[in-house]
Amino acid sequence: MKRTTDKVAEQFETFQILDEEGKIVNEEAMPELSDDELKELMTRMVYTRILDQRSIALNRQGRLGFYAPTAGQEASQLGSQYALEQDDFILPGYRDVPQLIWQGLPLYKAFLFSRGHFKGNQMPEDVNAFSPQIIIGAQYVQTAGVALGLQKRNKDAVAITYTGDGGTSQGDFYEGMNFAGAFNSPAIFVVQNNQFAISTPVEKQTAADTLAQKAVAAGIEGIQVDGMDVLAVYAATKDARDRAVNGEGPTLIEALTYRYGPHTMAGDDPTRYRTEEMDNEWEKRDPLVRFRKFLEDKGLWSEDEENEIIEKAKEEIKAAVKEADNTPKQKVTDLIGNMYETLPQHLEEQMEEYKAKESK
Ligand SMILES: Cc1ncc(C[n+]2csc(CCOP(=O)(O)OP(=O)(O)O)c2C)c(N)n1
Ligand SMILES: [Mg+2]
Repeated sequence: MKRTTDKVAEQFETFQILDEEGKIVNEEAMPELSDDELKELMTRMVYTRILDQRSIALNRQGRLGFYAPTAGQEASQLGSQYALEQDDFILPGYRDVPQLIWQGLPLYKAFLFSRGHFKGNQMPEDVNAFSPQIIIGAQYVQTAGVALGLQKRNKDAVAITYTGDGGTSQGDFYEGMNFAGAFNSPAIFVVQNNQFAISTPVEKQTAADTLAQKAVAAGIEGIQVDGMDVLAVYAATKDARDRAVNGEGPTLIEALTYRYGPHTMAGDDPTRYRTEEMDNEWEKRDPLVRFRKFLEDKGLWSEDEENEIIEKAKEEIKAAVKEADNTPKQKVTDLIGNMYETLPQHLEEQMEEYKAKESK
């Protein structure tokens, strides 16, 4: 009897365009991006790294609530978002706030989300996105539904969702991909494989050699990309998007990446499950370092330019924190009022009760 598993894994070689030294290793896959667009990608990664550092500091000062660090994952997050159009729908996980920000969520709203304020979950009119999902994998099922809706309305748009390596063990992960595959819907399923689900290493998550090959059983396209290579992530997502709006169905993208920080700011200590060697190994693949080298070689980047972006990011973050601070505090009546268009009887009673309390 032939073993099929080896053959399956063989088909999922890691797709890379830019190596760790910032050299192009796959010229024919190089996406068509202008110099300005290339610089914009770097600008966003630099900005987002600063936002991550500031968010961690603000959390430690007690000025932010829930926060899941993003450093290390910039190429996976921003390379994929950059391939989207404004009409596309994003269904993020809790670590995917940067994609929302670059799709148009104002920064102060991202801070309000972190603080559990309802306004942080209210997307601007032109941002098609759900709130970051906390339930692991649930966004995959929702994405199948959103993609089917776009398809039925004949929209030239896709639904894109993100989960982690741990998310691929959830039933919802398979259900979402299978449903979208069966209906040939315009969905893109991204797995940011950052090697750990809190402290559980990916080797313990599955017997499969790659997560990308999980597309096979759903009958959809699957690709494993170097998730520290912003050009590879962009190209893979762009290709998936083009095929999806062309009626060629969904794609699963596994992006190999790493989170430098803790799982969240709620007390996780990565030194208990990761070695310094492993951290160093991944930091050598850093998405900013290699893309900076690439741009410098093309004469498109300088330290001064980068410092300007850093200063701008710090200023804007400061202003956004102020705006979040100035937003009126959430009241219990806000919470009740935001759940239904028409309140059921029991909540109407509670609404009256809290209105009376809040007016005292
Ligand atoms: C259904 C469900 N089960 C368990 C949890 C608790 N939980 C929160 S994060 C997490 C790990 C997820 O890891 P992964 O999917 O790799 O994403 P990462 O945090 O690495 O980005 C778990 C188990 C949850 N939020 N939802
Ligand atoms: Mg993970």
